[in-house]
Amino acid sequence: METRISPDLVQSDNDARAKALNSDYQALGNKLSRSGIDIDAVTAKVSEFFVAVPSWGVGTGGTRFARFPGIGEPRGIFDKLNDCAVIQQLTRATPNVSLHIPWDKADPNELRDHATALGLGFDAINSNSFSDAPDQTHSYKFGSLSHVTPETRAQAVEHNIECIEIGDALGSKALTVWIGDGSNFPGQTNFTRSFERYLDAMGDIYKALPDDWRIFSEHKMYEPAFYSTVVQDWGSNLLIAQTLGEKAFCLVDLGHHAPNTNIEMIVARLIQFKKLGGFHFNDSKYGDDDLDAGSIDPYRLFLVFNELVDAEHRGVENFHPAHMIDQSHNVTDPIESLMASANEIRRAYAQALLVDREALSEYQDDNDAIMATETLKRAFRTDVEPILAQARLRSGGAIDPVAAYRASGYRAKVGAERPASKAGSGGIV
Ligand SMILES: [Mn+2]
Repeated sequence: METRISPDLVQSDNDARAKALNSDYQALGNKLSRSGIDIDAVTAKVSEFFVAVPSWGVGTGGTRFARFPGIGEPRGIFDKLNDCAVIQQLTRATPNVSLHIPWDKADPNELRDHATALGLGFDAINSNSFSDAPDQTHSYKFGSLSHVTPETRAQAVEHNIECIEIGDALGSKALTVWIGDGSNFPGQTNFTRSFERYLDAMGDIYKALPDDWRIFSEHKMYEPAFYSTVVQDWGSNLLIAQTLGEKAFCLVDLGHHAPNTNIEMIVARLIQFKKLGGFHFNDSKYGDDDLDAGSIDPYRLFLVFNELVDAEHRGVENFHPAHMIDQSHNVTDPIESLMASANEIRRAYAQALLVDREALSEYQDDNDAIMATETLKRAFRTDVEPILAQARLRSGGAIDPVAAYRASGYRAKVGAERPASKAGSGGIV
């Protein structure tokens, strides 16, 4: 397999850290064993937990105000895959890439060969009817799947069907549909009629879905439409999934909610009614949806994973949510941010695995609020970094991915190969 960073360099960086890691790992193992937890069993589960990297995430993002390109930005999908391979080589948490069409359009055979050589596969494919491609006939300025004119809706449906065909050739098994449709003014659109048009168009896409595929709809409270969006909230999202059929599921983007929304409860509801499709992980402080996973509210991320592990624990059938990162990097090296996010997502998972579920259930039945919440807090307070580092090391990754990445000089090297980009591509999704 091709590696973008010298395995010798990773090895020597690991060698310098292995002694301290083993000591920390043993100490944590001793501590956990007093609670009846086998640390190696947790490490094995963490090693098997993967999250997909978005192809668009390896470029520098931007805001409505400006975009400041970084050094060595990927020139196209093949460069993006190379950058994704670095993230996977060092973290061993991100073997799959989520593509965005038309941004990543290329010969599917070449794409697959390039990815396979790098040890990468493809996760859900994303369509784009929130911006206009250069050659398209009908504009999405006033919507796509819910647009008032049938020709525009048909064009958006066609695009989604093409995404399914591309994804099928690449080995994807899911289509994620996120639309910018909505309104900026009260009265601009009719809520009911626009949702009817959307459901009708999604129904046409659904019919083109192969039997073993899933379709994910993603709700977003606002942006780019600021008064109403057609898929505004998890209620609308659930209605879509229930209306379309058994291959349709809700995708939860953590940043697409009002501040203080109880996202973990939404997750629990969607699990209960068998409609949780997966996640776009990121974080948010106010109204953004682009910050690195776990950077603002790691406890919320943990509480989301607490619901996922609870579902696993209860043996919920056919439960395999797709995990994807969706964030935009304006001030960091995107590779570093994505590695850090993959690590934070695994951290939340590892902490959730430590929750004593039998004890929690008893405290709940006894109405012992303080001990119930303390049971969660005890798991959350555990420093699981030795487990995460050991999982990476045992899978051939780096004990400290960001340190190994910096030591490799990868960014400067691609900076010399890739001319500075002038225009901004997408990234604010
Ligand atoms: Mn998203």
